[in-house]
Amino acid sequence: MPDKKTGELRGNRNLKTLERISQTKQEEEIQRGLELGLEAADSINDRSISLFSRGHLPAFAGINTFMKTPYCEDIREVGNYEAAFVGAPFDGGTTYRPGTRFGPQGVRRISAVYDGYCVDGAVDLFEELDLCDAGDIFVIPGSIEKTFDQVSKAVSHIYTSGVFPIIVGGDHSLGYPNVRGVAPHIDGNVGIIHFDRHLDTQDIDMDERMHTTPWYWTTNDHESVEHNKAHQAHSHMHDVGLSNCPPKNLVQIGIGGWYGNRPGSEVARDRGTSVITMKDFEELGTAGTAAMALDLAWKGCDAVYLSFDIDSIDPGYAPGTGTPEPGGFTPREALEMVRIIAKEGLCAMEVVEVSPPYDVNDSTSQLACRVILDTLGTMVTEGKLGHRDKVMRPE
Ligand SMILES: [Mn+2]
Repeated sequence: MPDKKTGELRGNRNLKTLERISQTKQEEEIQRGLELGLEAADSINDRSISLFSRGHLPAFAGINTFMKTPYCEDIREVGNYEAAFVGAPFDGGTTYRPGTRFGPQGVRRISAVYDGYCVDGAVDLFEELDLCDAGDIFVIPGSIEKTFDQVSKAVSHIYTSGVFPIIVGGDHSLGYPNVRGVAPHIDGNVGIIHFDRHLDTQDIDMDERMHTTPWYWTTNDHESVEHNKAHQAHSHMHDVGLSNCPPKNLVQIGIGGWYGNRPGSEVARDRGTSVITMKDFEELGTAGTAAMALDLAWKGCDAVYLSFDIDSIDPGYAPGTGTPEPGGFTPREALEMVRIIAKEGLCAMEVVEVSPPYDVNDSTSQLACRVILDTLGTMVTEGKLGHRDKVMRPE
């Protein structure tokens, strides 16, 4: 929108904002590339190019971490960063198509195309955010329960190191151990904004906790749990419901379609999770839906967690996923809602259900990457993450 007083276009305003952000990281990367990658051949006129690729360029070259950020191999050092990408390559909770164990690598691969500089967001992630790739959590392929314990402990380590966790799955069973890694460290209630075509609130699926069950185990309703036979039959599933995750603050956006919602409906109804169907979305619009989600999720809460199932985006755009369901969001709708929600700040985020073996042209992985970048970029410009104040000179 043009500025009301000056008539200046937003894009032009953004270019001026970006001009005020330092550009030291790129120079540092070039110097590092020349030092580690040696000087280029004599015929190369641009002497900032090194012999061996050690930075962002070429985008198709190199050893990929997420966004080619530093690999935090010694995980005790993760506290040196402000945000950390961490893979949870587990698809043992899948009930239809598998393959999400390759999700983190798919997202890393396509992320190499991005350089962190965004004109419509007026943000330069490399300058304004210390981001690393924490690598993957050691999941246990045959055991969902042991994987849950590994994931909660790993996420907890990142979060308690003062770092914003960006958890990339893996299937949606991870929602439960992910939140369990964060919520116990938060003084106050935690709301969850959940993009999905599916409720994911049933207790067990085919006799186990699966990717259809994360929110049953995350949100609390101790009364109904006492009466639940399935729970009593599974003594290892002891810690039902995190004490500070009320079901009403679980906002489920994009629910609908014809697959898998029958068992979860009863739980969603009994506990009173906040369900926004695709039909509701059509009536509310993107801004209205995002505003309603923020209202419901933040009510009585001190933090909000973002859970983004990539199947909430229409499979025409995001075919590489475990349980595709036509009639989902367009990428533009989903990303706009994500940006509005991220403005208020988040305690952590997850992007799940990216299954590269079913993907076409890396489109699904790329959308997952965009959900992450748009979230981070918004939080940075809103001063909820990163260090804009240190790298931007005043007007
Ligand atoms: Mn889903």
